[in-house]
Amino acid sequence: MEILDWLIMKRYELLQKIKTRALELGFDKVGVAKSGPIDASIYHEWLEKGFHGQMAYMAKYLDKRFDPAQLVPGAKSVISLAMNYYQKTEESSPDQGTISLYALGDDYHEVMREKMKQLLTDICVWIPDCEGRVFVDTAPIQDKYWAVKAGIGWLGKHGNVITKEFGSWVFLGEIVITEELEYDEPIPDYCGTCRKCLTACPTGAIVTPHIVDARKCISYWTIEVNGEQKIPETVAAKMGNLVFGCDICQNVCPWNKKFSKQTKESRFRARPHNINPALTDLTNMSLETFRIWYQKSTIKRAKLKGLLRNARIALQNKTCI
Ligand code: B12
Ligand code: SF4
Ligand code: SF4
Repeated sequence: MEILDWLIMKRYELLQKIKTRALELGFDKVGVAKSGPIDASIYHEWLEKGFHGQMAYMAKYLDKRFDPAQLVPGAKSVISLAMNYYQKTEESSPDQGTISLYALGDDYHEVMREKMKQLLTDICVWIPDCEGRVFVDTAPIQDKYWAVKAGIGWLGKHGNVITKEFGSWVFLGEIVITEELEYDEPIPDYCGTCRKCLTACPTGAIVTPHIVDARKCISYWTIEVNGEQKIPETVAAKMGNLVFGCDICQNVCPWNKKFSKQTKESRFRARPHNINPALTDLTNMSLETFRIWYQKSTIKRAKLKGLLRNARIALQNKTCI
């Protein structure tokens, strides 16, 4: 056997081993892309237009964000991992708030990081001189770009990566390693002529297909902006009963309607108090209850002040119906 054939076979075997182990660990999809600098023009335009709003961290460490080798010296491969978090929930009544699906259970950062670290440990046993690092919103890296390049899914017009198997209800993360592997190919874009998400967004935040102006997005205001700040009337009036995050553009997507599957990760299952909480329970919440209910939950990010502000708006919206 020629040395090159042998190398390809070795890389292919490694790739299969990594994929098998990732699925065993509980990931739902895995793909691998060749590492390298990425075309940042779309991102720069997004920043220049101010679409990141007050998320100042999005404008930092740009050299690192666009080249994994700046994060892991000698980076050769980006392993993109996805976990399905969908679960069916009951519709809320007018007295209740809605928390978006991704925040119903335990914080995905912790769940994914644990599994990714285990996978990296295994990879380092199989490839002793390999180095690597795991990323799940822990450093500046473009999750969606790498997921698309590694064939996990395509970038939906709503700005989230859609998989053929689970729709867009997947979290994304990456392991960057210094070993070369065989690589996956991107899959086609299956949005076609559909524009349902753009039409459904109540605030017009999807300004053009794939691009979200965070300053208009309910998810941004209810999660990212601290509770001291008032949510602009144009957004608040459209929030309905959304108290943390927003799933409107994903709920209307035909791929999500057809291919959603119940998550198999028990830690993503909804905590009972997160399923349609009574708005008055939320507006009366004490710091102590907040701390107990939202330990190891992404809802911590809004802090009590943020959640109270959001719930008061939801209550106000209810009385305006
Ligand atoms: C900032 C941010 C936000 C912002 C901006 C959202 C956005 N769409 O960009 C706000 C606060 C609004 C937000 C909201 C949400 N978010 Co968010 N967010 C992020 C974060 C931290 C960065 C995204 C980013 O850089 N945006 C800026 C744009 C310009 O970058 P980009 O879309 O990645 O674009 C790159 C490429 O995709 C490519 N590209 C862009 N457009 C196009 C078009 C074409 C045709 C092509 C080929 C390529 C291309 O070019 C860029 C190169 O850099 C990521 C985590 C991460 N580190 O990636 C999570 C992330 C995108 N969020 C996530 C989630 C779950 C959400 C929410 C659903 C939460 C909720 N329920 O409320 C909403 C969805 C709102 C929406 N419609 O997008 C998930 C999405 C998972 C998925 N399946 O894609 C991520 C990946 C977190 C994770 N680790 O899983 N989020
Ligand atoms: S998350 Fe809500 S507000 Fe943001 S783009 Fe989607 S539908 Fe619009
Ligand atoms: S609603 Fe339609 S356009 Fe929007 S992401 Fe889904 S398939 Fe694409």
